[in-house]
Amino acid sequence: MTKSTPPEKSGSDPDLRGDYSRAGPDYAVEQDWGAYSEKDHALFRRLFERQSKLVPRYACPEWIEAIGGLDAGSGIPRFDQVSKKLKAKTGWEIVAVPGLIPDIAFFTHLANRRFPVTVWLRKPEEFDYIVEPDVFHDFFGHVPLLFDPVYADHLHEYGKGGLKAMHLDAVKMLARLYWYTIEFGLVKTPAGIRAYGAGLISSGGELAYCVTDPAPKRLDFDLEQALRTDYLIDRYQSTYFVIDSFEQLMRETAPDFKPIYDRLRTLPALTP
Ligand code: HBI
Ligand code: FE
Repeated sequence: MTKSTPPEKSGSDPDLRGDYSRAGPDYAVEQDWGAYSEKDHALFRRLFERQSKLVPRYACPEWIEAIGGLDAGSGIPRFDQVSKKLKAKTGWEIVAVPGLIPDIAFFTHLANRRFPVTVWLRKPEEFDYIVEPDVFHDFFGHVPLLFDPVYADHLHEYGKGGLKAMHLDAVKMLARLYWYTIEFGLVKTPAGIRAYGAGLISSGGELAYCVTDPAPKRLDFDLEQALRTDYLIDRYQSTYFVIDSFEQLMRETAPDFKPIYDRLRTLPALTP
């Protein structure tokens, strides 16, 4: 998910709904698990149950394998408990955040194998659609794949690349890569195309759409094309990029991006 203007730490940004007043300089907050209401847990369970019917058919095997060990079906999970398991498996941790955070804070967390997870849950009337990431999107969509060693290493590299891109004034291009992979990526499997992007896996409608609907384009992943292609934030994607494997993603994003940024900067963006 992206937002180019950094939130005000005072919480005075009217566009962002989290409480930033207690955030540290790295935007970390306490999860305060005891403060969730029974209604919050029930809504999380309903979201979980709806998606659970879809993921066996549409999500990638790595995600499916990991969610089983997370015991997340009974309500909003305790981040510290999941962090322990995650740390043991791939060295990643969850860090609780009030919502969207500035790029530099976001990339710094990733570059240190910490994944920022929003603490608040959407309202019942946002069951089907929410603009900003909430705890359901962040946890259900992103966290399971951090148990996959190759994906985990890739996201770590992405974080370091993000800090580099800030110096090179190339965050906009790099954010497109994130969008078309980490948020809305598809992957080839022996059983067919499956979703691994968190925006897809946490979506009630787009998860089936991205795999089966004839309308969208499903292009073989191409790094430069992804870096150049604008994206739609308020409707289903019209273009998806399909990777062969997380190894491919790791390999093709390994080169130094600076010469690529320099070249692509002179070319027009592509429409999705
Ligand atoms: N903050 N909490 C949070 N989650 C994100 O996905 C996020 C963010 N800040 C910045 C950001 N994403 C994007 O600008 C990057 O993905 C490029
Ligand atoms: Fe996300």
